[in-house]
Amino acid sequence: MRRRASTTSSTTCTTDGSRAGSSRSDPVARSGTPSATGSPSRSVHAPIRSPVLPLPRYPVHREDRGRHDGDPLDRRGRVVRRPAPAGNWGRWGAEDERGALNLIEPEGVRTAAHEVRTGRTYSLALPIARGNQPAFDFRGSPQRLTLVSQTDAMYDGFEGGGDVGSNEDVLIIPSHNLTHMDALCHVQAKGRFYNGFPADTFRSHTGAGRCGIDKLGAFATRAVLLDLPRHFDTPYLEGGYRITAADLAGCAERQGVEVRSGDALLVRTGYLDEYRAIEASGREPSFAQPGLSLDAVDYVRAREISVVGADNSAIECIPFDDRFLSVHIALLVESGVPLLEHLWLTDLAEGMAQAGTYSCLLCVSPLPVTGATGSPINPVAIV
Ligand code: UVW
Repeated sequence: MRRRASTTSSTTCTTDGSRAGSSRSDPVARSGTPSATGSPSRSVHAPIRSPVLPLPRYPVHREDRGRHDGDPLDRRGRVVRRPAPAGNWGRWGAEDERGALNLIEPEGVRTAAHEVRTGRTYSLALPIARGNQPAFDFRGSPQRLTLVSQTDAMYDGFEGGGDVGSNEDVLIIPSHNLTHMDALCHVQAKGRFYNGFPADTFRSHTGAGRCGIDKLGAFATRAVLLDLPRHFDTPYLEGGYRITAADLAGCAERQGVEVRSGDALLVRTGYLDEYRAIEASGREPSFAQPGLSLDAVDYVRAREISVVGADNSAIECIPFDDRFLSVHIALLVESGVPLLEHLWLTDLAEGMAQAGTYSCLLCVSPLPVTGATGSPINPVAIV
């Protein structure tokens, strides 16, 4: 994790939406925050212990399993998918696997290029390094392992040696660990992925038969950053805070930025800033995180947003709104909106505030790993 100067503020936004006044100089000194493990203290370098996640309350029904089982066919034998409630199934055709990225038109990309004002470039990725990772600890730490070093004789047969050597790595990176993009096959509900593809098209050996990260591909688009801590005059939103559509609309209005069809929506909660401060102080980070509520999903759908990113672990608030992964289900499964998680948005937010703009050009390129459920990304925002 990158280090950052500690922040100071007088208010925090609480989980019930009210703002609690305090004169804290230490933004992480939150009393009463339950520890995820119940243990009073932990090593700075120990991973966060995630609690056992509850099983979904939507079991895969036998009649929903199997490729196209239960889907009616039209007169030419093409699958007509059951519509998802308030979602995008079928909108870009029965075989579509790119979802809301289809909202990004070439004309929109050209317009997005005109968003560049200062020419400053911001990486939105966390450093990929062994060590403490924001939730979830079962994903493990990334590893850079040396394959050959310049002192090895690997290339002697190629007339290496002497004053010429070579260093090479093997990288082992969990696809949903640090800054990453969720493929549309990441989450299923009632046995279906986005566009109604059966969840059993995902196999252990081959991965996703449908909606893998390779189907999303690289994209560039106009992005809008909504800096909620700045909007609420707080260093970060409280763990568990449920961001509403009204919060997003109010923040956009205050920032004077218009959200357009095809835009990427970047939501800053301050979670990673709080996480760093807690990590540095040796406290136990809470498993609770601020994030989008189901109410905020309406904002995303109504504005035809192509992709949502945030500086938290799951875009959505934890504890989850309504049910396990409810916002993932509403965005990934029902709407086909890919998610960008653990984005480092603080430098971008500061740069944008200085530049007096909250829109920019965003370029994102997931690794084209066939059948993968997600990919590490290094998104680039150009202001
Ligand atoms: C979950 O929230 C389960 O995964 P991700 O953080 O990759 O969205």
